[in-house]
Amino acid sequence: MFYGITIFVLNFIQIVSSQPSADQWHIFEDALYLVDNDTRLNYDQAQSYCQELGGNLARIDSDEIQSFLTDIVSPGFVPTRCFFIGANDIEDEDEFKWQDGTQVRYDGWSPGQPDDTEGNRDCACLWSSKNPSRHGQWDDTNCFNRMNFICQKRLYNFTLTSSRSNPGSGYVTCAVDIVDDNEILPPDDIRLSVGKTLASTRSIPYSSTRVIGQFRDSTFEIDNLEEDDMIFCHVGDLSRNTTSFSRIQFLPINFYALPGLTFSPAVDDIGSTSLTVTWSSWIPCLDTGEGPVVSYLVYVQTTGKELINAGEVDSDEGEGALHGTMELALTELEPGTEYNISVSAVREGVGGEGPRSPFVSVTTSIVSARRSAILENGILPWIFFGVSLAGNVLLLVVIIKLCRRRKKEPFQTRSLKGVRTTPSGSVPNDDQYEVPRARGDGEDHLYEGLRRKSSKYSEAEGYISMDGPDRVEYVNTIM
Ligand SMILES: [Ca+2]
Ligand SMILES: [Ca+2]
Repeated sequence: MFYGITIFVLNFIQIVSSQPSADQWHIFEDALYLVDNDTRLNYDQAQSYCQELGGNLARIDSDEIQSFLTDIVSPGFVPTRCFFIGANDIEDEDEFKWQDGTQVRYDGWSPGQPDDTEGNRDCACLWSSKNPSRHGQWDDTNCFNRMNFICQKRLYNFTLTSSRSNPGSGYVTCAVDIVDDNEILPPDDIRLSVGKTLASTRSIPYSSTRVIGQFRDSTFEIDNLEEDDMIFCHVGDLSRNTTSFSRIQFLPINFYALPGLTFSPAVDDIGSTSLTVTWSSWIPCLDTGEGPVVSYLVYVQTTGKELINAGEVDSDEGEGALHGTMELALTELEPGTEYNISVSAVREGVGGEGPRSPFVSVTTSIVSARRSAILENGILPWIFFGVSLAGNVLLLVVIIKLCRRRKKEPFQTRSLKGVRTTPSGSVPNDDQYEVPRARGDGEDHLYEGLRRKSSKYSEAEGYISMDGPDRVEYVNTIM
């Protein structure tokens, strides 16, 4: 036991960190093979090493593969040695299985093998030997022996598609097939990873997947994508080595420039709790960024408070449209308060909102809350109407009362003390002369049928007959 642990530790230390280059992999049919002549590992370590490269210890299930690998491990280049392959009978003696658990059916064994010498020969290897009876044949050996090995991994055809997107988001498609094989990859086998480095990626789940011919075609929507992020599509776990045939890197996503309004919005109809924001629609040649713009977002901010999204206005204008004016009515504002208002244009797609325009500052008018509420509720016109109606009714009542009073109140005839006769020499005939009747108080002399005429007498007033201008009566106004 102690010996086994010691060997394990030593072998662990001796794991070579250098990665095989692409030209060390040999393509045959639908797979790639790596014959590692330099690294010596025990069986489990060798399998882990191959997994790190995106594969497994080699699986040999045809004469063609057996022959191909025999050529690769030509003894002309290396001394006699046996290379670990993927078969083992660790679980059940003499029941050899491959790494995926399937039973070994192809017989590549050297004559007399496997012999399970000492009862602990459970891992298969492929001989490279100058002895023709051994060369290219399998043997069973101790799994703790440190030996060279052969890795194998699948070969895939990748077809990548990516389109321009708004900053921060990506929309990519990765289609994969297996070369020279009718097998279609399961959906979960095609994966996408995004990150600053190969070693620090995050996995992105596919948003949709379908089969087109022999291709598994998966699409991915990436959020929080940064400009210098690398995007990898890979089959199975992401292999961390510098070269891999099971993964491929997308070209950097080309982002759209988000649209921005050059000018600040304007404000109109400024009330105590409401106003109207107006702005010119986004125009490609005058404003910044790229369209098409699908909507606008209006932001409102009061001093010391956060910017609030006050509403969105859909744009039917789109790119290249003629100049148009957009507007949004803001309500429920505070009276007498300064507001900074800005508008942003939003282009189509996820994350399409552009930078906010310059601010316009406006202060709402000051009105009492009650009146404000009345104004907003539309009660004021009714109040005006009511007041007007009451005034008219009151006026009517006064007029009616005056009329009634005039009708009820007979002219009061009273004696006119001190009425003099007309001055001598101009006295009209007595029988034609009508004594005027006074009404009202003493100061208010009105006489029926007479109208006032200027008089040279200081203490009397003269009245001239409406019917006969020649008739004049003088009345002493001093009572
Ligand atoms: Ca055995
Ligand atoms: Ca043996």
